[in-house]
Amino acid sequence: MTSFGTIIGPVESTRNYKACIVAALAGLDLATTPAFQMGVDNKTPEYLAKYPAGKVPVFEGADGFSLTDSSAIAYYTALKAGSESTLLGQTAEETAEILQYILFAEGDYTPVMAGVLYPLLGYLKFFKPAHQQFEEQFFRFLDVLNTQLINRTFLVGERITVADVVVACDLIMAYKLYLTSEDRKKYRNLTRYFKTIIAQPAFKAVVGDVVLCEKRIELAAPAKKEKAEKKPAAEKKPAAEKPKKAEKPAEDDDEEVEVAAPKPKSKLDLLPKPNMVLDDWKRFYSNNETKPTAMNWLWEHFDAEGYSFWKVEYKYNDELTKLFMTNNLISGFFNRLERARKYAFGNLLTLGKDDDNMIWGYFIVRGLEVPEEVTDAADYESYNWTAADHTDPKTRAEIEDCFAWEGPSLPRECYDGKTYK
Ligand SMILES: N[C@@H](CCC(=O)N[C@@H](CS)C(=O)NCC(=O)O)C(=O)O
Repeated sequence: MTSFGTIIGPVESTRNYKACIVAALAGLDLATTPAFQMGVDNKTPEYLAKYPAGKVPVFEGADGFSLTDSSAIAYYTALKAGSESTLLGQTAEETAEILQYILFAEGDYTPVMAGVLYPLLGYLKFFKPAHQQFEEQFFRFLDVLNTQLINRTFLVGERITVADVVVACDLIMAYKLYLTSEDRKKYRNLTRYFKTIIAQPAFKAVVGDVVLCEKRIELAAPAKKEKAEKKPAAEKKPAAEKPKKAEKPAEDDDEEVEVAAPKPKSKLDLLPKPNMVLDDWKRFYSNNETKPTAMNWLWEHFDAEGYSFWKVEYKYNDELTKLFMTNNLISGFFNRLERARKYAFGNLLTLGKDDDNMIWGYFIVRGLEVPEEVTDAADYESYNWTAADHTDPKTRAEIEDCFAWEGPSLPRECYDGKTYK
């Protein structure tokens, strides 16, 4: 499938998710930019010349058409699905209602949600009275949605639409960081609805599992105050005179939560130097026929003390439906494996047919255990990772066929696959 365009921006962002989910629902191929660097790639002179606001995401069509604003991109993606699609409703009234919910989510709910969460995340200055006002409005908006959803599965009509995708994506941060089990009981209909939407295979394929909040995030103690306390009282200056780090405006949402945490140094960098350099293998694999050339190289150079092989199988094959959605699920998993890029290589294949398929494959990882760079990925738990003995002829044949995406040892016919490299 050729992609009709590319959504440019950090892959793991609630704004990026919207169009990707719509594309997955519509069976359209929308390319993404997994290597995108927030604050760097959207601030280059070329980017700013095209998109002066310097915001993400933006869309660039294969035909040269470009667009900004996540919900507009999601809407356009749904239009690309054609007139048969119900993603934009089935009547003029439904389409208008979809627009109503998108505007509510973007224009009313999101700024208020940001007013509640961003000060707690350190993106904005915290003012208690303002925060209280935002919180009141925030809960009022949740109430509105909760009431509208009393008797509804979806916001508009009887099927999932772009309104559900946009609203559910905009709710992710609140459900991850703020709405405790008490709140979830209070907003029962909204929570039932949110859980329904995030359980859709297209949603899961793009977003992975959304882990619901256990404890609300709280205001972090301002770094400045701690510093001041260490100084003798006479040296203290009035609070207003010092610039605060936390005053820096937000550049991002979800992804900044992760960026803010200090990056752990990988234990894998402390292992003895291996005899095979993984990047050499990746390069050789990309530039040569897999069977026999690349595989012969691998068997000749593989360092069994520095690396291990793992068979990777999806645990919930019986829930898989359309082949393209299964393949999207693999893409989503690989996007969330970003931290492991330096330490792993693998192929996961979509095998079988529509409504009867499976995900199966093999990985090479640095070290003799599955490293935390892999186990940290949100959907790691959805896969069984079994140590594989590459000296066993049967396993070796499976690895070869897996990396070549064809061959007699594949458990089923190969529809498509993804290479993690
Ligand atoms: N309404 C826009 C908002 C886009 C937006 O604010 N994006 C943030 C990241 S979540 C951004 O690009 N911030 C960088 C900046 O403002 O320089 C959309 O939904 O796409």
